[in-house]
Amino acid sequence: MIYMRIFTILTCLLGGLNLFAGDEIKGEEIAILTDAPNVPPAITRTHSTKVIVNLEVKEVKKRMADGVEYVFWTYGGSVPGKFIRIREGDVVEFNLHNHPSSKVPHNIDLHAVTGQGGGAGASFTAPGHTSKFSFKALNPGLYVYHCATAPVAMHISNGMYGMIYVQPKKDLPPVDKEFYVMQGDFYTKGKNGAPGLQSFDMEKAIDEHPTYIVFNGAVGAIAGDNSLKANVGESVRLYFGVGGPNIASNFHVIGEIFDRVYPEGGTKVINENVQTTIVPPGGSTIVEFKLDVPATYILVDHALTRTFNKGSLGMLKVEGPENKLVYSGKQLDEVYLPEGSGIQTMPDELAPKVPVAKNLEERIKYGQAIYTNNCLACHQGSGTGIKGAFPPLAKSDYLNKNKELAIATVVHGRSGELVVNGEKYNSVMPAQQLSDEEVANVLTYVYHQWGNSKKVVTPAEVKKIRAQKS
Ligand code: HEC
Ligand SMILES: [Cu+2]
Repeated sequence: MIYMRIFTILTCLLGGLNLFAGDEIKGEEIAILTDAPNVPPAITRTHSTKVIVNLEVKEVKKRMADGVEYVFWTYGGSVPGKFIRIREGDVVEFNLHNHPSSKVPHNIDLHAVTGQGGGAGASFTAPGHTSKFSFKALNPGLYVYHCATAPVAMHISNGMYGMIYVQPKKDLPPVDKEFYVMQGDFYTKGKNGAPGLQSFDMEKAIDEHPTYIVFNGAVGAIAGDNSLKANVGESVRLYFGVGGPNIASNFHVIGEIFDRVYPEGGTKVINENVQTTIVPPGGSTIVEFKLDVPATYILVDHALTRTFNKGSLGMLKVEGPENKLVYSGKQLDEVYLPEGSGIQTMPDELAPKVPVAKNLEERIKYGQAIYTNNCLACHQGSGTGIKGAFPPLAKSDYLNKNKELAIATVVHGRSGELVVNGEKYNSVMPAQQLSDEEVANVLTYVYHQWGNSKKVVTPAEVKKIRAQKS
């Protein structure tokens, strides 16, 4: 029995030793740091090492939106800060340099650090100074880092955040393209779009009313000419994080489906086939998808006023051969006629009871009201129509030539090619739900307006035309 115990203890000890053997720190290297949307190359070594990170804090004036500037506080000169990639088990020597031109001290809290403040206290650095501390990367995953100098929310909303990826010992499967995107909320004294150099608005920040919500530090930072780019057939991995300070992202890519999601930047695929994934401030996610067809895929916070009014819109432009089976593109654009709307006769019982016009004057007067309610929306108040869409009734050669055609148009509706005053139309005029009396009124009104031929249409004529076609 006692021998069994000793044996167990020995095995445990040996097992523990083995674990450390695998974690032995061999050599050292200087970390490659990248600006968004770029990600440093995957680490291929299979042992742990000492990684030296040199990160410089700089306060810089940059573009927030067209015509709008802001003094961003940055890790490395841009928002988000430099992407740091290390490997699980590495020991990191972290050097935080605060540029002499900085106005205030800064520090860094890396969520990948196990220890007091994530490094915040140890890295507190006055302008023109460097702080050094070190940590061992115990947990793999995608971690946000940010400044934790008071007032913390202000330092973060000035752009002081980035991400560090602790690559698992057993790395994620390789992909063709990796991108780095972070969302952040900004609070400026002026309204969204107010031009010039904008300053930070603490009150808006406390109320959590951001003026801008953007990807990678500016409106359009990854759109238009700066779009992310990839090709059909490639697989893509996005390292997506939220710096905040306050607003979570409902991260979605319009036109794509996340094949795999590592929620909260953890190391497990917890879900597959995901449309939108939520990412909290100070949190991250890794999403992967394969590109099947060419398109401009739109990265958004699906709380869409943020996207369309505050800036959280990015683009992934994908080129390559079409696959019409996966996505056809527009195959048809034709007029939609719900059953019976094209050609319909007026059921007697539905015929509105209108006063019968006793003379031409009354007919025109009643007709004007019908015109306003039934025709004006398309043919316009002065009968001019809208070029290319609705033909004119004013001085219309089609109308003035012949009463029968005009009546038929109103009672039966009309579609297909039509030339009015030399202009081509090819659209649909829905059959009007009007009684014989009303059609007589409205057409007589139209014929007496806008220089038309002053023809008079009677209910009997309408009745005759209505009967010709059912
Ligand atoms: C929904 C829009 C719409 C409404 C409402 C509408 N029309 Fe039209 N109308 C059209 C279109 C479109 C055409 C051309 C159809 C085509 O391309 O074949 C047209 C054609 C006509 C024409 C023959 C072409 C011309 O310019 O002379 C007459 C006459 C006419 N409409 C009268 C009327 C009258 C009277 C009313 C109201 C009782 C009315 N329309 C209501 C859309 C409309
Ligand atoms: Cu700071």
